[in-house]
Amino acid sequence: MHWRRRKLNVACSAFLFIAMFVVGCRGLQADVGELHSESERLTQPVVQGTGQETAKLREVGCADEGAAQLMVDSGFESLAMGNVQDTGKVQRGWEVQRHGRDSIRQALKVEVLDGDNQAKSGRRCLALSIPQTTVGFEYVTIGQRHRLEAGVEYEASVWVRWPTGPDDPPVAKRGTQTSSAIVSFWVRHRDGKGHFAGRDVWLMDNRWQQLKFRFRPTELELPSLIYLSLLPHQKPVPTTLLVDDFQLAKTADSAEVDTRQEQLILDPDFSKQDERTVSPPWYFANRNGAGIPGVVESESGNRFVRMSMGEATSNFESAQLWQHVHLIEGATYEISCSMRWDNFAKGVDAPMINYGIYHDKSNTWYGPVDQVLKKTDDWQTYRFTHTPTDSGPWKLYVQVNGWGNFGNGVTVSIDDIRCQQRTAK
Ligand SMILES: [Ca+2]
Repeated sequence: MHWRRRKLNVACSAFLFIAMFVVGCRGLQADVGELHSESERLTQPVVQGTGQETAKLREVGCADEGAAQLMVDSGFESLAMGNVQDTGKVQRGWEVQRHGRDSIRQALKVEVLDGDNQAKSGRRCLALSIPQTTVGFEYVTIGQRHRLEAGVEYEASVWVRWPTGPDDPPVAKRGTQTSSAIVSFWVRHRDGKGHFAGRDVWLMDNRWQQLKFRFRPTELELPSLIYLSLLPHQKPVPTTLLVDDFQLAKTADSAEVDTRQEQLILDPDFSKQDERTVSPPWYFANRNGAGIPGVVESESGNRFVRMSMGEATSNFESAQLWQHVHLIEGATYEISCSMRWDNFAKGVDAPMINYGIYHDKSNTWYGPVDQVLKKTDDWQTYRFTHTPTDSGPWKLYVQVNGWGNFGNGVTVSIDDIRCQQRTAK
Protein backbone atom coordinates (compact mmCIF):
# COMPACT_ATOMS: atom_id res chain seq x y z
CA MET A 1 0.00 0.00 0.00
CA HIS A 2 1.02 3.14 0.36
CA TRP A 3 4.39 3.36 0.21
CA ARG A 4 4.38 0.42 -1.55
CA ARG A 5 2.25 1.76 -3.94
CA ARG A 6 4.19 4.71 -4.36
CA LYS A 7 7.39 3.02 -4.49
CA LEU A 8 6.37 0.06 -6.23
CA ASN A 9 3.57 -1.33 -7.38
CA VAL A 10 3.07 -3.95 -5.31
CA ALA A 11 0.91 -3.82 -2.79
CA CYS A 12 -0.04 -5.02 -0.14
CA SER A 13 -2.70 -3.61 0.87
CA ALA A 14 -3.36 -2.43 3.58
CA PHE A 15 -1.06 -3.31 5.29
CA LEU A 16 0.67 -4.11 7.37
CA PHE A 17 1.35 -3.75 10.19
CA ILE A 18 0.55 -5.64 12.34
CA ALA A 19 3.11 -7.04 12.42
CA MET A 20 2.96 -6.57 15.19
CA PHE A 21 0.19 -7.23 15.40
CA VAL A 22 -2.27 -5.71 14.22
CA VAL A 23 -3.77 -5.37 11.16
CA GLY A 24 -3.61 -4.20 7.87
CA CYS A 25 -3.64 -5.03 4.52
CA ARG A 26 -1.83 -4.73 1.55
CA GLY A 27 0.50 -2.88 2.54
CA LEU A 28 3.03 -2.86 4.35
CA GLN A 29 4.43 -0.83 6.35
CA ALA A 30 6.65 -1.68 8.52
CA ASP A 31 6.90 0.96 10.55
CA VAL A 32 3.74 1.81 9.89
CA GLY A 33 1.10 -0.06 10.01
CA GLU A 34 -2.11 -1.33 9.88
CA LEU A 35 -4.29 -1.63 7.39
CA HIS A 36 -7.48 -2.88 7.78
CA SER A 37 -8.60 -4.03 10.97
CA GLU A 38 -6.68 -6.02 13.21
CA SER A 39 -9.41 -8.23 14.18
CA GLU A 40 -10.09 -8.91 10.56
CA ARG A 41 -6.55 -9.71 9.91
CA LEU A 42 -6.18 -11.81 12.82
CA THR A 43 -8.95 -14.04 11.83
CA GLN A 44 -7.71 -14.64 8.38
CA PRO A 45 -8.26 -18.17 7.31
CA VAL A 46 -5.19 -20.20 6.84
CA VAL A 47 -4.97 -23.87 6.28
CA GLN A 48 -2.46 -25.69 8.37
CA GLY A 49 -0.51 -28.31 6.59
CA THR A 50 -1.53 -31.90 6.95
CA GLY A 51 -0.23 -35.06 5.47
CA GLN A 52 -3.25 -35.39 3.24
CA GLU A 53 -2.83 -31.97 1.81
CA THR A 54 0.78 -32.63 1.17
CA ALA A 55 -0.05 -35.77 -0.74
CA LYS A 56 -2.62 -33.93 -2.79
CA LEU A 57 -0.23 -31.15 -3.55
CA ARG A 58 2.39 -33.55 -4.69
CA GLU A 59 -0.02 -34.81 -7.27
CA VAL A 60 -0.83 -31.33 -8.38
CA GLY A 61 2.81 -30.48 -8.45
CA CYS A 62 3.53 -33.26 -10.84
CA ALA A 63 0.87 -32.03 -13.20
CA ASP A 64 1.31 -28.38 -12.74
CA GLU A 65 2.23 -27.64 -16.29
CA GLY A 66 -1.21 -28.87 -17.29
CA ALA A 67 -4.32 -26.88 -17.92
CA ALA A 68 -5.59 -27.06 -14.36
CA GLN A 69 -3.52 -24.22 -13.11
CA LEU A 70 -1.86 -21.30 -14.81
CA MET A 71 1.35 -20.47 -13.03
CA VAL A 72 4.44 -21.71 -14.85
CA ASP A 73 6.60 -24.06 -12.76
CA SER A 74 4.43 -23.44 -9.72
CA GLY A 75 6.52 -25.74 -7.54
CA PHE A 76 9.85 -24.12 -8.51
CA GLU A 77 11.15 -27.53 -9.56
CA SER A 78 12.65 -26.21 -12.80
CA LEU A 79 14.56 -23.26 -11.39
CA ALA A 80 18.33 -23.48 -11.08
CA MET A 81 19.51 -23.95 -7.52
CA GLY A 82 21.06 -21.06 -5.69
CA ASN A 83 20.62 -17.33 -5.55
CA VAL A 84 18.48 -15.56 -8.10
CA GLN A 85 20.47 -12.43 -8.77
CA ASP A 86 18.29 -10.83 -11.38
CA THR A 87 15.44 -8.48 -10.79
CA GLY A 88 12.48 -8.42 -13.14
CA LYS A 89 11.69 -11.43 -15.28
CA VAL A 90 13.88 -14.29 -14.25
CA GLN A 91 13.33 -17.89 -15.15
CA ARG A 92 10.29 -19.79 -16.33
CA GLY A 93 7.81 -16.96 -16.02
CA TRP A 94 8.84 -15.92 -12.53
CA GLU A 95 9.48 -12.28 -11.80
CA VAL A 96 11.42 -10.87 -8.88
CA GLN A 97 11.03 -7.34 -7.56
CA ARG A 98 13.25 -5.77 -4.96
CA HIS A 99 12.12 -2.52 -3.42
CA GLY A 100 14.13 -0.22 -1.24
CA ARG A 101 17.32 1.74 -1.03
CA ASP A 102 20.19 0.78 -3.30
CA SER A 103 22.08 -0.54 -0.32
CA ILE A 104 19.23 -2.79 0.68
CA ARG A 105 18.17 -4.21 -2.63
CA GLN A 106 21.21 -6.43 -2.91
CA ALA A 107 20.42 -7.84 0.52
CA LEU A 108 16.89 -8.79 -0.44
CA LYS A 109 17.57 -12.41 -1.28
CA VAL A 110 15.76 -14.86 -3.47
CA GLU A 111 17.19 -18.36 -3.35
CA VAL A 112 16.13 -21.66 -4.87
CA LEU A 113 16.56 -24.36 -2.22
CA ASP A 114 16.88 -28.02 -3.06
CA GLY A 115 16.24 -30.83 -0.62
CA ASP A 116 13.39 -32.99 0.53
CA ASN A 117 13.32 -31.51 3.96
CA GLN A 118 12.75 -27.97 2.86
CA ALA A 119 10.22 -28.02 0.05
CA LYS A 120 6.47 -28.36 0.53
CA SER A 121 6.37 -30.58 -2.52
CA GLY A 122 8.98 -32.06 -4.81
CA ARG A 123 12.57 -31.15 -4.00
CA ARG A 124 12.73 -27.43 -4.56
CA CYS A 125 11.17 -24.34 -3.09
CA LEU A 126 11.96 -20.68 -2.95
CA ALA A 127 13.37 -18.75 0.01
CA LEU A 128 12.80 -15.01 0.26
CA SER A 129 14.94 -13.17 2.83
CA ILE A 130 15.10 -9.64 4.15
CA PRO A 131 17.80 -8.26 6.47
CA GLN A 132 17.30 -6.51 9.77
CA THR A 133 18.19 -3.18 8.23
CA THR A 134 15.01 -2.98 6.18
CA VAL A 135 12.52 -0.24 6.82
CA GLY A 136 8.90 0.03 5.84
CA PHE A 137 8.88 0.10 2.11
CA GLU A 138 11.77 -2.27 1.56
CA TYR A 139 10.67 -5.71 0.55
CA VAL A 140 11.07 -8.52 -1.94
CA THR A 141 8.43 -9.93 -4.24
CA ILE A 142 7.99 -13.04 -6.37
CA GLY A 143 5.20 -13.38 -8.90
CA GLN A 144 4.01 -13.91 -12.43
CA ARG A 145 1.94 -11.92 -14.90
CA HIS A 146 -0.94 -13.62 -16.66
CA ARG A 147 -3.67 -12.52 -19.01
CA LEU A 148 -6.99 -13.32 -17.38
CA GLU A 149 -10.40 -13.93 -18.86
CA ALA A 150 -13.68 -12.12 -18.36
CA GLY A 151 -16.45 -13.97 -16.60
CA VAL A 152 -14.09 -16.40 -14.90
CA GLU A 153 -13.47 -16.85 -11.20
CA TYR A 154 -9.88 -17.58 -10.20
CA GLU A 155 -8.29 -18.90 -7.05
CA ALA A 156 -4.74 -17.89 -6.21
CA SER A 157 -2.98 -20.09 -3.65
CA VAL A 158 0.49 -20.49 -2.25
CA TRP A 159 2.18 -22.44 0.53
CA VAL A 160 4.39 -20.41 2.83
CA ARG A 161 6.49 -21.14 5.90
CA TRP A 162 8.41 -18.98 8.36
CA PRO A 163 11.07 -21.52 9.31
CA THR A 164 12.50 -19.62 12.28
CA GLY A 165 9.10 -18.97 13.84
CA PRO A 166 7.94 -20.70 17.02
CA ASP A 167 6.38 -24.16 16.93
CA ASP A 168 3.14 -22.70 18.17
CA PRO A 169 1.76 -19.22 17.68
CA PRO A 170 2.14 -17.02 20.73
CA VAL A 171 -0.94 -16.17 22.70
CA ALA A 172 -1.66 -12.78 21.25
CA LYS A 173 -2.54 -9.98 23.56
CA ARG A 174 -4.17 -7.00 22.04
CA GLY A 175 -1.65 -4.27 21.61
CA THR A 176 1.26 -6.54 22.32
CA GLN A 177 4.00 -6.61 19.81
CA THR A 178 4.33 -10.15 18.67
CA SER A 179 6.99 -11.29 16.30
CA SER A 180 5.80 -12.56 12.98
CA ALA A 181 6.63 -12.79 9.31
CA ILE A 182 4.52 -10.44 7.25
CA VAL A 183 3.42 -11.70 3.89
CA SER A 184 1.50 -9.81 1.28
CA PHE A 185 -0.45 -11.98 -1.18
CA TRP A 186 -2.30 -10.14 -3.95
CA VAL A 187 -3.25 -9.90 -7.54
CA ARG A 188 -2.90 -6.44 -9.04
CA HIS A 189 -4.49 -5.82 -12.40
CA ARG A 190 -3.48 -3.58 -15.31
CA ASP A 191 0.07 -4.92 -15.36
CA GLY A 192 0.62 -4.28 -11.68
CA LYS A 193 -0.76 -0.74 -11.70
CA GLY A 194 -4.50 -1.27 -11.32
CA HIS A 195 -6.87 -2.48 -8.65
CA PHE A 196 -6.21 -5.26 -6.19
CA ALA A 197 -7.60 -8.42 -4.69
CA GLY A 198 -6.01 -10.30 -1.81
CA ARG A 199 -4.74 -9.78 1.70
CA ASP A 200 -1.77 -9.37 3.99
CA VAL A 201 -1.03 -12.21 6.36
CA TRP A 202 0.97 -12.40 9.59
CA LEU A 203 2.65 -15.77 10.03
CA MET A 204 2.97 -16.56 13.72
CA ASP A 205 4.51 -20.04 13.74
CA ASN A 206 6.86 -22.22 11.72
CA ARG A 207 4.33 -24.49 10.01
CA TRP A 208 3.57 -24.58 6.32
CA GLN A 209 0.34 -22.69 5.66
CA GLN A 210 -1.63 -22.44 2.47
CA LEU A 211 -2.86 -18.95 1.67
CA LYS A 212 -5.63 -18.58 -0.87
CA PHE A 213 -8.13 -16.10 -2.17
CA ARG A 214 -10.61 -15.97 -5.02
CA PHE A 215 -11.36 -13.14 -7.40
CA ARG A 216 -13.13 -12.28 -10.63
CA PRO A 217 -10.98 -9.87 -12.60
CA THR A 218 -12.50 -6.61 -13.78
CA GLU A 219 -9.53 -4.97 -15.51
CA LEU A 220 -8.56 -7.17 -18.41
CA GLU A 221 -6.87 -5.03 -21.01
CA LEU A 222 -3.41 -5.87 -19.65
CA PRO A 223 -1.95 -8.85 -17.80
CA SER A 224 -2.48 -9.11 -14.06
CA LEU A 225 0.41 -9.50 -11.63
CA ILE A 226 -0.08 -12.27 -9.09
CA TYR A 227 2.52 -11.83 -6.37
CA LEU A 228 3.75 -12.62 -2.90
CA SER A 229 5.88 -10.17 -0.94
CA LEU A 230 7.88 -10.59 2.27
CA LEU A 231 7.60 -7.37 4.21
CA PRO A 232 9.63 -5.99 7.09
CA HIS A 233 8.32 -6.33 10.59
CA GLN A 234 7.69 -3.12 12.47
CA LYS A 235 10.70 -4.03 14.51
CA PRO A 236 12.75 -5.45 11.68
CA VAL A 237 14.63 -8.67 12.21
CA PRO A 238 16.29 -10.86 9.60
CA THR A 239 13.42 -12.86 8.18
CA THR A 240 13.27 -15.75 5.74
CA LEU A 241 10.12 -17.09 4.10
CA LEU A 242 9.85 -20.38 2.26
CA VAL A 243 7.48 -20.44 -0.70
CA ASP A 244 6.20 -23.41 -2.70
CA ASP A 245 3.31 -24.47 -4.94
CA PHE A 246 2.27 -20.99 -6.01
CA GLN A 247 -0.80 -21.59 -8.14
CA LEU A 248 -3.51 -19.80 -10.03
CA ALA A 249 -6.52 -21.83 -11.11
CA LYS A 250 -9.94 -21.26 -12.59
CA THR A 251 -12.66 -22.32 -10.21
CA ALA A 252 -15.86 -24.16 -11.06
CA ASP A 253 -18.13 -21.43 -9.77
CA SER A 254 -20.86 -20.04 -11.95
CA ALA A 255 -22.43 -16.63 -11.96
CA GLU A 256 -25.95 -15.73 -10.93
CA VAL A 257 -28.20 -12.97 -12.21
CA ASP A 258 -28.94 -9.80 -10.29
CA THR A 259 -32.25 -8.39 -11.45
CA ARG A 260 -31.76 -5.19 -9.49
CA GLN A 261 -30.84 -2.14 -11.53
CA GLU A 262 -31.21 0.44 -8.80
CA GLN A 263 -28.54 2.05 -6.69
CA LEU A 264 -27.94 -0.34 -3.77
CA ILE A 265 -26.40 1.81 -1.05
CA LEU A 266 -28.84 3.20 1.52
CA ASP A 267 -28.61 6.93 2.18
CA PRO A 268 -25.69 7.24 -0.25
CA ASP A 269 -25.43 11.02 0.12
CA PHE A 270 -25.85 11.07 3.92
CA SER A 271 -28.91 13.34 3.55
CA LYS A 272 -30.83 11.26 6.10
CA GLN A 273 -28.15 11.68 8.75
CA ASP A 274 -29.54 14.25 11.14
CA GLU A 275 -27.08 14.06 14.01
CA ARG A 276 -23.39 14.75 14.20
CA THR A 277 -22.78 11.12 15.01
CA VAL A 278 -22.82 8.67 12.11
CA SER A 279 -25.92 6.45 12.40
CA PRO A 280 -27.33 3.45 10.53
CA PRO A 281 -27.39 2.52 7.73
CA TRP A 282 -23.86 3.94 7.98
CA TYR A 283 -21.33 2.82 10.55
CA PHE A 284 -18.11 4.41 11.76
CA ALA A 285 -15.52 3.02 14.16
CA ASN A 286 -11.96 3.55 15.32
CA ARG A 287 -9.64 0.59 15.60
CA ASN A 288 -6.76 0.36 18.05
CA GLY A 289 -7.47 3.78 19.41
CA ALA A 290 -10.19 6.36 19.72
CA GLY A 291 -8.53 9.47 18.40
CA ILE A 292 -9.93 9.74 14.88
CA PRO A 293 -13.34 11.42 14.81
CA GLY A 294 -15.85 10.77 12.06
CA VAL A 295 -18.59 13.38 12.10
CA VAL A 296 -21.59 14.22 9.95
CA GLU A 297 -21.05 17.73 8.64
CA SER A 298 -23.23 20.08 6.63
CA GLU A 299 -22.27 22.73 4.10
CA SER A 300 -24.97 24.68 2.28
CA GLY A 301 -27.43 21.94 3.11
CA ASN A 302 -25.22 19.16 1.78
CA ARG A 303 -24.38 16.50 4.34
CA PHE A 304 -21.28 14.35 4.32
CA VAL A 305 -18.90 12.65 6.74
CA ARG A 306 -15.54 14.08 7.69
CA MET A 307 -12.75 12.02 9.20
CA SER A 308 -9.87 13.81 10.88
CA MET A 309 -6.68 11.98 11.73
CA GLY A 310 -4.03 13.83 13.71
CA GLU A 311 -0.40 13.77 12.70
CA ALA A 312 0.54 11.92 15.88
CA THR A 313 -1.73 8.98 15.07
CA SER A 314 0.19 5.76 15.60
CA ASN A 315 0.83 3.26 12.90
CA PHE A 316 -1.63 0.93 14.54
CA GLU A 317 -4.65 3.17 14.52
CA SER A 318 -7.28 3.46 11.86
CA ALA A 319 -10.88 4.55 11.46
CA GLN A 320 -13.44 3.23 9.04
CA LEU A 321 -16.77 4.34 7.57
CA TRP A 322 -18.79 1.50 6.08
CA GLN A 323 -22.06 -0.02 4.96
CA HIS A 324 -22.72 -3.63 4.04
CA VAL A 325 -24.44 -4.29 0.74
CA HIS A 326 -25.85 -7.55 -0.59
CA LEU A 327 -24.22 -8.44 -3.90
CA ILE A 328 -24.73 -11.29 -6.33
CA GLU A 329 -21.94 -13.55 -7.52
CA GLY A 330 -20.83 -12.89 -11.06
CA ALA A 331 -22.77 -9.64 -11.50
CA THR A 332 -20.58 -6.58 -12.06
CA TYR A 333 -21.05 -3.44 -9.99
CA GLU A 334 -19.82 0.09 -10.46
CA ILE A 335 -18.79 1.60 -7.16
CA SER A 336 -17.95 5.22 -6.56
CA CYS A 337 -17.15 7.56 -3.71
CA SER A 338 -16.51 11.30 -3.57
CA MET A 339 -13.64 12.39 -1.40
CA ARG A 340 -12.24 15.80 -0.62
CA TRP A 341 -8.79 16.36 0.89
CA ASP A 342 -9.74 19.13 3.29
CA ASN A 343 -6.32 19.92 4.66
CA PHE A 344 -4.72 19.84 1.24
CA ALA A 345 -1.39 21.61 1.16
CA LYS A 346 1.05 21.92 -1.66
CA GLY A 347 4.25 20.08 -1.09
CA VAL A 348 2.69 17.53 1.24
CA ASP A 349 2.46 13.92 0.13
CA ALA A 350 -1.10 13.10 -0.82
CA PRO A 351 -2.70 10.89 1.81
CA MET A 352 -3.44 7.29 1.17
CA ILE A 353 -7.02 6.38 1.87
CA ASN A 354 -7.92 2.75 2.18
CA TYR A 355 -10.96 2.41 -0.08
CA GLY A 356 -12.55 -0.71 -1.44
CA ILE A 357 -14.89 -3.56 -0.74
CA TYR A 358 -14.19 -6.25 1.82
CA HIS A 359 -15.58 -9.77 1.92
CA ASP A 360 -15.87 -10.70 5.57
CA LYS A 361 -16.51 -14.37 4.94
CA SER A 362 -13.24 -14.93 3.08
CA ASN A 363 -11.25 -12.07 4.64
CA THR A 364 -10.34 -10.65 1.24
CA TRP A 365 -9.98 -7.05 0.07
CA TYR A 366 -10.84 -5.81 -3.42
CA GLY A 367 -10.63 -2.52 -5.25
CA PRO A 368 -8.28 0.47 -5.19
CA VAL A 369 -7.38 -0.37 -1.58
CA ASP A 370 -4.55 2.13 -1.38
CA GLN A 371 -6.20 5.13 -2.91
CA VAL A 372 -3.87 8.12 -3.12
CA LEU A 373 -5.95 11.29 -3.14
CA LYS A 374 -5.65 13.73 -6.00
CA LYS A 375 -3.76 16.88 -5.15
CA THR A 376 -6.67 19.29 -4.84
CA ASP A 377 -9.10 20.45 -2.19
CA ASP A 378 -12.05 19.96 -4.54
CA TRP A 379 -14.38 16.98 -4.39
CA GLN A 380 -13.15 14.14 -6.57
CA THR A 381 -14.91 10.91 -7.50
CA TYR A 382 -12.99 7.65 -7.19
CA ARG A 383 -14.46 4.65 -9.01
CA PHE A 384 -13.91 0.97 -9.42
CA THR A 385 -15.81 -2.04 -10.67
CA HIS A 386 -16.29 -5.21 -8.69
CA THR A 387 -17.51 -8.67 -9.62
CA PRO A 388 -18.20 -10.66 -6.46
CA THR A 389 -16.96 -14.19 -5.92
CA ASP A 390 -19.91 -14.93 -3.63
CA SER A 391 -23.48 -13.82 -3.19
CA GLY A 392 -24.12 -12.25 0.19
CA PRO A 393 -22.99 -9.29 2.28
CA TRP A 394 -19.98 -7.22 1.24
CA LYS A 395 -18.56 -4.29 3.19
CA LEU A 396 -18.04 -1.13 1.19
CA TYR A 397 -15.64 0.99 3.20
CA VAL A 398 -13.46 4.08 3.36
CA GLN A 399 -10.69 4.04 5.94
CA VAL A 400 -7.93 6.31 7.15
CA ASN A 401 -4.80 4.73 8.61
CA GLY A 402 -1.98 6.09 10.70
CA TRP A 403 0.43 3.89 8.91
CA GLY A 404 0.38 5.07 5.38
CA ASN A 405 0.57 8.72 5.96
CA PHE A 406 4.10 9.52 7.04
CA GLY A 407 3.20 11.44 10.17
CA ASN A 408 0.96 13.85 8.28
CA GLY A 409 -2.46 14.66 9.62
CA VAL A 410 -5.28 13.89 7.21
CA THR A 411 -8.70 15.48 7.11
CA VAL A 412 -10.90 13.99 4.42
CA SER A 413 -14.58 14.45 3.64
CA ILE A 414 -16.61 11.59 2.21
CA ASP A 415 -19.85 11.78 0.25
CA ASP A 416 -21.92 9.96 -2.37
CA ILE A 417 -20.89 6.37 -1.85
CA ARG A 418 -22.77 4.38 -4.45
CA CYS A 419 -22.95 0.86 -5.80
CA GLN A 420 -25.01 -0.08 -8.83
CA GLN A 421 -25.00 -2.94 -11.23
CA ARG A 422 -23.26 -2.07 -14.47
CA THR A 423 -25.83 -1.74 -17.18
CA ALA A 424 -25.50 -3.94 -20.20
CA LYS A 425 -23.80 -2.16 -23.02
CA1 LIG B 1 8.44 -27.52 -4.88
